Amino acid sequence: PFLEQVITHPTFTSGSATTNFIDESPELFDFDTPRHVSNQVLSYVGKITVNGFPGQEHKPQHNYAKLQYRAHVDEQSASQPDLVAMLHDQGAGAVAKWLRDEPRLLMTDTSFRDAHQSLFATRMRTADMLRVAPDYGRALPNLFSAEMWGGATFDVAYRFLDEDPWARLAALRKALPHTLLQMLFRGSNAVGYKNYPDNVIKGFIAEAAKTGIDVFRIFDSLNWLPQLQPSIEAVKDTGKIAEATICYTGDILSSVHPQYDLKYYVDLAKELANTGADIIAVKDMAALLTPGAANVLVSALKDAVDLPIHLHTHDTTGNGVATYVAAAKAGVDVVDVAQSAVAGTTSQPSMESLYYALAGNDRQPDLNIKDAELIDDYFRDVRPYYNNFANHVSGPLTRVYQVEMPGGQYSNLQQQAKSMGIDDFNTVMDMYEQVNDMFGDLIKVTPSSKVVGDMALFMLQQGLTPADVIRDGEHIDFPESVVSFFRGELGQPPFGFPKDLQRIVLHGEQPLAQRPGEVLPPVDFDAVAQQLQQDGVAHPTQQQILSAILYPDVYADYRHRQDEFGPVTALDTPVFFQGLHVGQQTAVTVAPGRTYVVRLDTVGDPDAAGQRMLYFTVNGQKRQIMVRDDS
Ligand code: 3PY
Ligand code: ZN
Repeated sequence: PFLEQVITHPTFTSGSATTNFIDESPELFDFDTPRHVSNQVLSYVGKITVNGFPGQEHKPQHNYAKLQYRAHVDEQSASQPDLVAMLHDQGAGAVAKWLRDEPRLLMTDTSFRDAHQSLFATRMRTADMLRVAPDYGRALPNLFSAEMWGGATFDVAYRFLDEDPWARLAALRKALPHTLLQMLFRGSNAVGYKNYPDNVIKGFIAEAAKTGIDVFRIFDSLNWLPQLQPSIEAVKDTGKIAEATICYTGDILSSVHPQYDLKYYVDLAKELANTGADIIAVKDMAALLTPGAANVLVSALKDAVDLPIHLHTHDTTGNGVATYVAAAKAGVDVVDVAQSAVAGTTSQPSMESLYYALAGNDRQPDLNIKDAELIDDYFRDVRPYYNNFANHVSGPLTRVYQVEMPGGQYSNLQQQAKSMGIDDFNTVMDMYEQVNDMFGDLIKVTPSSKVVGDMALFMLQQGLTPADVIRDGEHIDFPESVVSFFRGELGQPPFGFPKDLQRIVLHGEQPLAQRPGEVLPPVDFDAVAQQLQQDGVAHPTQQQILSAILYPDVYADYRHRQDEFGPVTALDTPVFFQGLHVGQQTAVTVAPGRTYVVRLDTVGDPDAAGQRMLYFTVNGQKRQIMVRDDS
């Protein structure tokens, strides 16, 4: 930042700086001045303009039509009680009871979380959520909840969006005071890809509850109860709603995956009900639950447990709405949908389609369809901003019924495979299926799905067949995630590890038999706080400490970029992802009453060192900034 202050200082840029320039310019050391903040913003815009968004092909800026959206939904009375108030005043049990007694079907809208995680790599920015949030709350007063946090949103916010996920939660909490806010929590893996110590799980849940989460959907990627229990207890301690989750795999109507039969799911639901959970969720992440299976499963679960049943599916295989209609007829209490513009394929089924699918049925959700469509229009307007991150799935993928790849993984693995030079994704899907067989037919969802995906890519890259792995495995260095899985560091699969393969992968090392959290020492939060202080965070908050524990490197990188680029969350999404073209202007409001109107005037040619001078006008004043051209 100091160098930036120097090279953009008027004395310096006008060429009149003398050897005393630094001594005579104390403002160079003030990093919170409007000049410094606007320098940060210009540096970011300059970097993206010249080099493109990291990880993306650098294309000419696309011209988006000006966003027409204006808030226009009036306050309307909900036909249901205010569930946020009910949770606060009467507790989680009261909300669960209300839900179970409510005759109509309720909906959770995932547009702010799973929808964009599954369609465009979790890239939706907070600014695009906040613009619509007040209208959203008014237009959809009869939702069960809005899923808007957790899963991959936590690390992606830091890694790729230069955003603080905690700030997103706090802002949406404020904007949606009457909507239950829901998050996806990976049990002992929290919002990460590995097991964290119990005190981290507890601390994270407490902070998330305090910042605004009402409903915690807690799952374990192996459906292993001991990995769910500490999280369920931690949520109960906060008084918020614990939704204990069954991940669905296989097909209860066929004998192809005999272990995962109806009895398996019903027994698991009973065990989950005994943990004190308030709601049972069925999470069909790969869209394997056919309408017929939904009817059988939901009927059996409703008979077996006294808790509301919340069903989550994706539309990857094309039958999502039919599955929900079948589930609704069998008595499911809540289903997950998304606004139509961000629904379908690897995302959730459409809210508006489901509404019409249940026309004439007494379980039809209570929805003001016109208002819902206004909100949907908003998502239709902003979705194109994210096209560069889209997975390009254009219709149902029925092959997934066999391959069982979760919606969120499909696009990720495609990218990973491409970067390794594997363009034919069918070969990846074949191998994924074979690895699943080798590993004993697993439940595949973050992070167990990553283990299967990593192994599939590894085998393709090394030209290995399953038989080669068994024969030569003693001499193979397996991917880290695979070794960790066979060590038992993600817990125990429901039907155990394939023992021979486990021995081969571990090269003789003894695996864990107990819950990983039992052997992980607690994290010393004070020590992490001290380390943060040494790294320049003056008064570390609990949120900062938790982020540093969960993602030490990702969080440190984020802080460094914050120092360099400042309040980039205030940029419009097209400018954030693609910078400006010459002559283009954008308004950046970095604080109430503090707006910079930035216009890019000229981009200079690169000098001998590959640096370009960019000439801007900021609030009527000429400014320039030097940017390295990395091309
Ligand atoms: C996640 O864990 O992020 C998921 O969405 C799993 O389906
Ligand atoms: Zn999902």
